[in-house]
Amino acid sequence: MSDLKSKFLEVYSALKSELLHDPAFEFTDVSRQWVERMLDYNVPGGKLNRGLSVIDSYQLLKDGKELTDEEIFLASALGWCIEWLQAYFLVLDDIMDNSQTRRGQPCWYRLPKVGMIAVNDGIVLRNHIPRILKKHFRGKPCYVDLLDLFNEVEFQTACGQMIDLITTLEGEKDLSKYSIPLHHRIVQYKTAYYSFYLPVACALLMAGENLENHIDVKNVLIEMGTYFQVQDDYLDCFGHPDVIGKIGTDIEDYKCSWLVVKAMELSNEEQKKLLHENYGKEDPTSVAKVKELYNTLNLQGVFEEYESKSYEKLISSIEAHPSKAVQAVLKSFLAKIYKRQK
Ligand code: GPP
Ligand code: MG
Ligand code: MG
Ligand code: MG
Repeated sequence: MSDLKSKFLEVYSALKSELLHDPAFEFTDVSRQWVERMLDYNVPGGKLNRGLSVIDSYQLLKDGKELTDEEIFLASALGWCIEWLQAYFLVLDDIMDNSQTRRGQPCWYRLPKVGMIAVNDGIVLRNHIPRILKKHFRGKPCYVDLLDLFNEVEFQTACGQMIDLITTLEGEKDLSKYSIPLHHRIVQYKTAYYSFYLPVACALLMAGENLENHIDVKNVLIEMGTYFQVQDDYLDCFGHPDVIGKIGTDIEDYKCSWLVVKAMELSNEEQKKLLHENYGKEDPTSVAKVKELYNTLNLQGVFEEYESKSYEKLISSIEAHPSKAVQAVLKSFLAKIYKRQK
């Protein structure tokens, strides 16, 4: 494991320990054990890309100058705030999407002892974020901006999640309304802000920057986040559950996935009829028919084409940026996700 990642994980233990001894709540052994188990199950088990990129980005913004231990700790704490946010979203998203597995294990709410307690656990995870910020950033010049940033991004994500969900409403099932602009709107809000803009924005605030001066960086990151969610939609169907750690549910859930939008664009009348009849159905035969159509339409090839086009477009947007340090931040982010398998 890289040195940076092991330092980052040490900060997780420190933050967890603070939260388990938060004086605002009189913990009993049982409640403390519950929170500890809930955190260990949901917070640190992912790829940690979002969290680690706060440190990477901060380092690059400091022109590669060696960071002090204090700076590494603070950048890591911000990184963990994003991982906490992600854990909160995923615990709830898995309930809403009726998912089975996440990160190679049953979704938290699927554990017999947990069930709908997971809803409250999501709220607890969410409430840990301002507590971490208060403990480590109160009194620093960036404190208010950090709080505001997390609030804004959470709001945008919840709105994105709302449109992701209401487009699938029973009784209004109409695939002809699924289009690239609708898909773009959903993924920009539900994924791009918190997964791509937030880590870099945290690093910028920590480096004393004003976010209003970095709208162009934000735009590139939103574009990158859109590409990332198209990959997520692709992997939901074509990824291997053992590799991506989750079993796809987009077809069953009638999601406005990039794949179904492309399928609708490329289908003839007969194929559209097949989609209308089988998309959004729970039974495995219907799901298999949809997947077979995706194969017939060569959506894997269409995706590969999209992937390389997006990459070229992103690289040229990045190279248009005047600052080499900012270019480096954005390129390192892109390198982490280009052609990802998980
Ligand atoms: C990813 O969508 C979006 C989120 C995890 C945001 C959830 C937001 C909330 C306010 C709960 P997804 O359902 O495609 O992700 P996955 O494929 O990982 O389930
Ligand atoms: Mg989901
Ligand atoms: Mg979802
Ligand atoms: Mg998905």
